[in-house]
Amino acid sequence: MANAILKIKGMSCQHCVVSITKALKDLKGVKDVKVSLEKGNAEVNYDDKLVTLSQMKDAVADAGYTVIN
Ligand SMILES: [Cu+2]
Repeated sequence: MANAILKIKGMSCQHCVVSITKALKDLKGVKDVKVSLEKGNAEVNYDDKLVTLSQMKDAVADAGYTVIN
């Protein structure tokens, strides 16, 4: 298992938090997601054999936000 913190640009309300949480959790291999509106990031616990950081970035982008790290 691995942990990553994605810095996300464009979140403005709780709806954004829910959308990003769902987008990341829908990925196979993502175990846990904690999105913080205050910090503008998402803490992800994932299986690095099943999912990559770039897949997570794509999922966030598809939901309409940008990962900036
Ligand atoms: Cu929002």
